[in-house]
Amino acid sequence: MERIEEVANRLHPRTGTKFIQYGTAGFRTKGSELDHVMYRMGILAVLRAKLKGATIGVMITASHNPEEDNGIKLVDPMGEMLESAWEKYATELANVNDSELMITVKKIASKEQIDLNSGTSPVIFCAYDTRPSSIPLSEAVRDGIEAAGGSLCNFGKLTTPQLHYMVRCKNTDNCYGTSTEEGYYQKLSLAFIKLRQIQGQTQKYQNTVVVDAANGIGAEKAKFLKTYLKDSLNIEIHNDGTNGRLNYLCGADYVKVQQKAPNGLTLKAGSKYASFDGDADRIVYYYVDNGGTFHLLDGDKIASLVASYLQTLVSESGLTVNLGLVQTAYANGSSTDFITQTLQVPVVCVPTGVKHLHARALQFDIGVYFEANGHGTVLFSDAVTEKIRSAASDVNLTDKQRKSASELCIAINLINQTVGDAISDMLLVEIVLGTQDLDIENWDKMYTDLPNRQLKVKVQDRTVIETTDAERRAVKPAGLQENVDNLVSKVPNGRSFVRPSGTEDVVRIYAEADTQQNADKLAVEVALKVYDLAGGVGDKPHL
Ligand code: G16
Repeated sequence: MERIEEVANRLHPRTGTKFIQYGTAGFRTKGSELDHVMYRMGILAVLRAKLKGATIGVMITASHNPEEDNGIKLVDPMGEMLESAWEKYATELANVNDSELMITVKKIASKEQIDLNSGTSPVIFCAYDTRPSSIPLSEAVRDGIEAAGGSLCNFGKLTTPQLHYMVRCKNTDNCYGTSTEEGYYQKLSLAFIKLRQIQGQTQKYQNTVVVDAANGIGAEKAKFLKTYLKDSLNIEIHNDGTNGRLNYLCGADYVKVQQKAPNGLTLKAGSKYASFDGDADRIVYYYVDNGGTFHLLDGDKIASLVASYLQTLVSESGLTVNLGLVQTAYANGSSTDFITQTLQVPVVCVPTGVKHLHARALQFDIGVYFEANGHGTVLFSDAVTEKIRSAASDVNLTDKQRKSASELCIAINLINQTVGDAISDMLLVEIVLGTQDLDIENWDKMYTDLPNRQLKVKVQDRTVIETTDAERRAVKPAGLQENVDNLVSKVPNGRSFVRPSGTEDVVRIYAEADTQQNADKLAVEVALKVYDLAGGVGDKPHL
């Protein structure tokens, strides 16, 4: 610990004065501005590990952001995002002067009653994505960990959800799975192949999926996965990074926001496509119909499909289970109606950010959560997992009940419960489609999305926008919400909201309406209000 300031001064000084905040998914900014932040997060990870008496994870990625950006987030012992209460420590530690580093570390330790001289040397799991800045930044993390008396276990390149998974495996003494990359593929592929074997013959379902890997880490990892899946799933990988830039005109975020195919893929009717994002924690599906029209199946459609599958299995197994679904304000209105009215599954809405969805999903026995952008998973409480396991071998139940319970047991192993995982989610979707014998067009027919549009507006200071009601209403700047309400009231089925992004320096605008024309018009009008009332800079918003 005595070396903290000396190493900071010598190797990782804070050279600028720019304030940086631990946002929706950790710190995100230009990779060139992050060296001192990485060093300090190495230190914070050791403090957190000492407090928890557990392995903590550090993931270096800026996920869907452009290649020149990078970022870092800490992963808590069960593989979940860093506890919110610690985000303020992260922000404080990232922004103090080098000469205040030690005093800040001591302040955090004293508040949290961490014994800095305990003599223990916690292990910190670290991994990074394919960005060129990731390796040097990981060296800064290593220096921070070592200066604080911890030791680094460096996994090198992993997808974000793989790192989350490793942390959970380690802290459950490998009960959750083996904390190696091979262990990850083995667990998922074993569950996948078993579920495939119990499916009947399919007519419509095709076991081929064409994947746009955003020129990111998901390409390499999906290739490894293929060798474990054998012929149970045929994955064709494109945008694998050999010939294009990370997230550039491709990937899940591009496809979702632009509502069009990524570069690098020519869509053919009758085929099924999916896009990962840069660190493979999000996935969306899509296809073109015979008339050449593009159709997107986003996180809402995935959530609906998965919820219907789980609900069927739960009801067939005769178990009483509190199944619920968590969405954000971005969820398409039609999806919420379908899930609550047709599936009869309760839906709650929380602010953007996986940490919020995850926390709320934990309150259900089985909590399905998905952001519309394709980031989501399913959580099973310990009690319900046990209940399902016992039902699978309960001789007092019927064969059908036991069979459904054992299918649920296997499905639990297919799901990465730590965080949204494009690879695990893809496998789950493929299983549900196979089980229900659906092609992508039939899946799409579950409900019809309301036309929608997302825009970004650059403002001088995005913190001038403050929201409430799970980000559905703006309370600041004065007058903005009244203007949004007024514009929305003129459009059939209109809905719109604005919120500051936690990962990019922009304000995001969402609008939906009865027609695409009206959704586009509403989005532009709301964006113009944001531009005028919240200090817009640069070009005025347009489509
Ligand atoms: C991250 C978060 C997501 C969030 C997204 C956009 O995704 O993990 O929960 O929806 O950023 O957040 P914002 O609108 O605040 O910029 P990723 O895939 O970039 O890690």
